[in-house]
Amino acid sequence: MANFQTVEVTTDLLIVGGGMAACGAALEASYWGKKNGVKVTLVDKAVPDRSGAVAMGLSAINQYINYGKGVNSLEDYVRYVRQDLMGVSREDLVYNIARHVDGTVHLFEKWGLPIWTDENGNYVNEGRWQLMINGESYKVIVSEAAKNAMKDAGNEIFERVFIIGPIMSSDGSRVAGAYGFSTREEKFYIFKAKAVMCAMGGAVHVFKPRSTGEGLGRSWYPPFNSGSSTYFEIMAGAELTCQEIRFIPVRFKDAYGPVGAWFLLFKSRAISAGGGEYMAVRKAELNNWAPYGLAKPIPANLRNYLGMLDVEAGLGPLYMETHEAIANLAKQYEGDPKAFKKKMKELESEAWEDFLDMTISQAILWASMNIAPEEKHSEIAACEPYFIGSHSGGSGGWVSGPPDLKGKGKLLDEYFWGGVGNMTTVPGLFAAGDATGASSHKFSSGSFAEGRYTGKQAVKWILEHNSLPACETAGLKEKALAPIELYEKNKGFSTDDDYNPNYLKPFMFMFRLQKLMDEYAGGVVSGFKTSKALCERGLELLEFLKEDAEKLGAANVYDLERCWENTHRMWQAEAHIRTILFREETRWPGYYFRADTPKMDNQNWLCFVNAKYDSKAAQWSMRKVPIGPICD
Ligand code: SFD
Ligand code: AMP
Repeated sequence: MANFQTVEVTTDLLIVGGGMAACGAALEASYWGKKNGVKVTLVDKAVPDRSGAVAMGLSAINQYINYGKGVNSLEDYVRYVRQDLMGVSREDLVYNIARHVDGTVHLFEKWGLPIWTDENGNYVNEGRWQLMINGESYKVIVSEAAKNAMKDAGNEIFERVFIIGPIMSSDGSRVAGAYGFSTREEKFYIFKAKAVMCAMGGAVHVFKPRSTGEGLGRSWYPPFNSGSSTYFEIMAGAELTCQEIRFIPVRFKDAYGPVGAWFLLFKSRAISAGGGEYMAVRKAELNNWAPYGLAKPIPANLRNYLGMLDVEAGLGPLYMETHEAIANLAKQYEGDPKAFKKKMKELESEAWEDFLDMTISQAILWASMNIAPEEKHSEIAACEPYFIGSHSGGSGGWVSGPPDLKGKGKLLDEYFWGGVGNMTTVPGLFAAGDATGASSHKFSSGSFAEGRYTGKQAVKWILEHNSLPACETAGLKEKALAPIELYEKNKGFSTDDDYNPNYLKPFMFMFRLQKLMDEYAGGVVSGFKTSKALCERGLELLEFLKEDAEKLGAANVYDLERCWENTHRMWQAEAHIRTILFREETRWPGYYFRADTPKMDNQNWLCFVNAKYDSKAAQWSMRKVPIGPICD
């Protein structure tokens, strides 16, 4: 530890994270900051060009309203999200993102992102809300714009600095910064700020992945995001919401290729080997989840659930009927061999590009398994659970609604505070993207748009609270580097560095967490089922794990990063179990099933569940918050 230099940085607005939301915030806050003398600093554990969920690229922009031309209204989108989340969404937040997102998509195009267009120059829609893109370089394009804006305003970006947690003001009344360390050099960082925006994405590897030894680390969600947003918010004392709404996507099996284009653009069917088209055969099951089960589009979790029922009944594997879909699309050209051949080539290349744009490994898997999508179907499967509130999950921070929407529809007054939007319940701590809950289906474009909005709101708040709060940073360096210190003291005690009675290496720790979550909190192994008794036992075991977190050992900065990632995952896990335990119903079968309360109970549980941690008292508190819609 003696070798670690301490670097102290003072700024006005600190943005933690370098993903879609953070890039949006950097762009907008740089603009407003430059006008108003507000300095902005961004810190990413990786490099924004290729960090976060969009690192590998994407093949679609999943949120585009197209309301300028009157195609859809903002209310249409609000209703869509309400329906997909089984009634649970903060409609002020969803509406706010929707009204800003189209402009953001137009900016992406201006910066050079190729969006598919048809012969009339109109965007090609995948589904009602999704646009097809050639998106391999999506993140590079977006981050370039953010970096240029930061540079133009004289702002600074710190790359490869891992943020551990918040620094609070001495009087505890607001956030005062963040602390972390370099993942390349022996440097410990203290960032002091007037306001902080938290945008460190969601979490993966909290649950045991389907691929373990043979393909460890393989998952749908990128391994770089490990629950840092949740940990940051928990430790700041901010209220969290929808922590039970994990996301389980159904994907092409083992390499996690996207299915959206197959279902929506190619109009493909999914079947099980033994049961036929599960969405048709099991339709009656949807009556049990009315009104959501009976309206369109059928919520993502219910689509998952019907497939899972077939798998449970031993009717698997599940297949995407790619060959059938391609044949259907090419059918109308059958009379003209030349046109037919051309159409087949076009469909074939679209099918491969869908993977090459965002999940290259799926294209490799297809090639290695001799799969030609026009010839035979491919296996699909439900993934393990992830935390990604910006997609079809809902977990994140509880933030203030946009002030101008107060009083609209039946929105509750309690959604609004602080005179600004997207601020957590901790003054000065803002959030966007996966770090904000109950505002699902914002995806890449909506996260960037929400980031822009939040960056602007944070600058406004700073101008109204323009002082650097006093704070206490003693002890933070020791805490951050404790795993290195422990390792240094005890290394050499055993013959194998990975096994030592005095410390625990981060991988071992992660395996323990994953086993616990898998077995008690409804992971793959337990068929996504849990119960009160299982959650309670899971929490007991989590307490032991928490004790052992003090014994994490790190041989170097790489290990140190793994140690903190896993500590972050552990707290995300606890927020999740506690919220599942509190909500005594099953609302999202297909994501998780509370076997002891197997039905949806709209009378008692059509509400948000919010969780908060008091770090001084080491106590969680949970509460229900009513849902107030913005429109019918
Ligand atoms: O369809 C720290 N998403 C898709 N969105 C679309 O619009 N189209 C698609 O095609 C999409 N698909 C998709 C999507 C996500 C994933 C995982 C896959 C496929 C495989 C959703 C979007 O990607 C998502 O909504 C946004 O990216 C969310 O934005 P944001 O900013 O909340 O998260 P981020 O972009 O992952 O960035 C997180 C950043 O935080 C950094 N970070 N920095 C410092 N310290 C720490 N401790 C940190 N921990 C994390 C990261 O480095 C990163 O910069 S589809 O197939 O589903
Ligand atoms: P995915 O590739 O599954 O992430 O899907 C991309 C987008 O399409 C998301 O907005 C999904 O909610 C939506 N989507 C995927 N499959 C379906 C489906 N079968 N019905 C309706 N929407 C879907």
